[in-house]
Amino acid sequence: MINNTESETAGDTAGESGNSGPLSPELLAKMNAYWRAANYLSVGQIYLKDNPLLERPLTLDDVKPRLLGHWGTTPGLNFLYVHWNRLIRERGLNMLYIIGPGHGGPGLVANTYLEGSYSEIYPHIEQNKDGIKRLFRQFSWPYGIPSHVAPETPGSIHEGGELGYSLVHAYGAAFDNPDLIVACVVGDGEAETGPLATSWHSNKFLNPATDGAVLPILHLNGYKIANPTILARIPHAELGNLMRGYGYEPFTLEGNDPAVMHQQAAAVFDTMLDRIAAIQKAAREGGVTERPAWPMLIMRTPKGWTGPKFVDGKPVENTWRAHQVPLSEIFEKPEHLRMLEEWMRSYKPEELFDEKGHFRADLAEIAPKGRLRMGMNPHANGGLLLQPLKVPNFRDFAVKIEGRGQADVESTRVLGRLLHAVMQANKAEKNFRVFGPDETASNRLQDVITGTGKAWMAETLPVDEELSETGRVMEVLSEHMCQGWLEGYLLTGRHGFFSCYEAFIHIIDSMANQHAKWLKTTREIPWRKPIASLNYLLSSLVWRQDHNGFSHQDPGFIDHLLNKKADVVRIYLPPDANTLLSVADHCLRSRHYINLIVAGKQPAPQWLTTDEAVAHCTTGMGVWPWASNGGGNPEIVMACCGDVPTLEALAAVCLLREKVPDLRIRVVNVVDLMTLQPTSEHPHGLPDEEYDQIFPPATPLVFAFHGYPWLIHRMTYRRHNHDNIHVRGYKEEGTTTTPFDMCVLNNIDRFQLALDAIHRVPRLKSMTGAAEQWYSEAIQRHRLYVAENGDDLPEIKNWRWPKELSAC
Ligand SMILES: Cc1ncc(C[n+]2csc(CCOP(=O)(O)OP(=O)(O)O)c2C)c(N)n1
Ligand SMILES: [Mg+2]
Repeated sequence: MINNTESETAGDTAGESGNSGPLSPELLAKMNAYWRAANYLSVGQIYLKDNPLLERPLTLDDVKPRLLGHWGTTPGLNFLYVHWNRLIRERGLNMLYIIGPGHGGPGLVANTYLEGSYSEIYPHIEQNKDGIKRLFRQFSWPYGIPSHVAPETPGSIHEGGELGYSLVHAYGAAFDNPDLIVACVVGDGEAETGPLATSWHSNKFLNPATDGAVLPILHLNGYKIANPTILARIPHAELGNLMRGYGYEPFTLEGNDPAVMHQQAAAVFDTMLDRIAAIQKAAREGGVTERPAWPMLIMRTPKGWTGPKFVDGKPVENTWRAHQVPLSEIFEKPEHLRMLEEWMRSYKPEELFDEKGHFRADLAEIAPKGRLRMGMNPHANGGLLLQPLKVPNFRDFAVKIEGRGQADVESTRVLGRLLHAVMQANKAEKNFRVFGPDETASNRLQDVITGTGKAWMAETLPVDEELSETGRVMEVLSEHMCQGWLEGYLLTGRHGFFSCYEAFIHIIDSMANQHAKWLKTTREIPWRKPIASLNYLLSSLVWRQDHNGFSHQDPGFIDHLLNKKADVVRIYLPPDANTLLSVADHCLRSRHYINLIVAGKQPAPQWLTTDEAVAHCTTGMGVWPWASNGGGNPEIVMACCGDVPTLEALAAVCLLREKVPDLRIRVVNVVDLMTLQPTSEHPHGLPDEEYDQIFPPATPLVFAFHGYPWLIHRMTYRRHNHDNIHVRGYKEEGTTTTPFDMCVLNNIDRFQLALDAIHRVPRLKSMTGAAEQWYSEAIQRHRLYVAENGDDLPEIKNWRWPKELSAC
């Protein structure tokens, strides 16, 4: 009946009666009735706004005007829920249920309603007829609830609207949660996505001794929206081998006779959970350290199981036609209304609910109680479990500034030391992990690895370094997995940090979108508690691609995040190590944001003392008086944001001082990008009066920006003086060339910035011709030298901020 061999399938070998198996006839009957109730409530949500218990014949007045939702996946999800309930009760499991095909939202709402958690969280959805009516009406209704397993759904950490991330979220939730079992349904269509395809490999990072278990269910209902799925149309043996190749022990459950299927499912889940228990015992008590073959289930059941078999002469159950609303022309075709009623009555609601609409007590009792209910599992509301991260004093890691700009430091290496200390400080709590796509060391954060190691359950060789079954640095060459693991980890109440090459973070643009939506929505749901922020460090930046060139250049993730709700997103571009430390300290302590930190890893000059860095980060932008010239009342403002632009802007200031010694120059550095926006647009936005004090109206402004220049225009278009802002940034010019040539190619170099300033100061009009000549010669000289010598001119490469101005 259950098997993990290649040839047999569950449905073939079990009897028709459903009598053989671990379930007593009474329990089987109750579980089936419970499942019918969940299916009934699911269909009701999709279709009805009245007559919730079908106390009278269905009429068009009972039906919602817009039929929105997804039936096809739902009965399978409901089937699993009722089985998880049995296992939770019998084994006292701490279980989280993650649903890849999140469009099966009605099923999760139905089940959390039946177990009582829904009404506890939403008291107006009472456990009676009125409650059921409201439950139905609110679904996919304007200002009601969404159709997916959304943040509003109790027990959910995974909306599932965008397919592909279920399994990686499940693993993220399981890390460092040794008592947790995460049951994860993977849609067979979802399984075709890139992120999901690679997520199976998460089992190479899960330690049975210290982590929880993930129980993957490949829901092989055969279809997507309009097509069969690949995995349903390859031979069963091939699919089994695929799963074995991923390192799992596949089990199979197949069929469509409910009674038979309940017995088979109960048997297969008992076996799988016994396997999990044995794996954990061997690792926890027997000292076994080998990577186990975790069980997984291939569940082959019909899409739209128990729904209409044929509609308008066409097969629906067990086809893609069951995906959304199987009977969609209720208002046009009277027979559709009749079929809907027949379908709903087939679940025998009168046997499930009493005349007041209470779910029958003998059925309700088979659900778990209290916090064991999946709708009430605190791991699904991670903020409830969140402990503050212990962040050691970042000042202990600060760079001592002997003179501004006089020595070079790799900023991210300094951050690595702080992260190492954070890792050590929270070792006992095991609630902090660092994630990266094979780039932690490349981004110069390697100190964080020391003393904890990199998680690894696969084979190791003598040549390997720092791989460890208990490692807390997670490295896998999949940005999707890093992002998904981290999200799962954060959503279940822990902390984390993700470092990535700047250009390739775009691979997870869409996942960041979804997480931002989750944060935005949960912020407005009172019972959802804030979780730790998702912290990104982007390094290997656009300006320094010595090894790689154009393919590795793209600062556009900043633009991407800027589109998100102001409540959710913070973007920082620290110009040196001490500001990076201060920013990181703030981000690690913050809640419910996406924090983006953009910082270079190359040796670079250091500008601010710790106290100055803290003050600078507190206001987010500010005048650097030591870099400015000529006191107040500037004739030109030279603004900069990002480490390389800051260097070029300061070098440009020196050139200007040489050319026009009496030029009154103000240098402004921006570390918190959001301060540029008006207060009305972002809570970090500087009030106009303060902004005008920094950027005096009518004073021309040359702005050297790390990213795409139009972003600065976009952020400041409502500010006074916007017409007077001239922005230089990355304009998609790149190749494998010298660091300074990269700036020249994009016209953000010091010569260009100095020329820009001269062009914009009215009193220097007379010298623009000579300045242009000077600029052309300088660039010409640079180009020739670089072409000839393969390196930057010594005076560029060795340039330093003048010693006489460097005192701090
Ligand atoms: C990344 C992504 N691409 C496309 C879609 C649109 N979509 C929604 S449901 C669906 C089919 C899903 O099929 P499957 O995973 O098999 O789920 P089920 O059959 O259980 O409904 C598609 C393509 C999506 N939600 N996410
Ligand atoms: Mg499917």
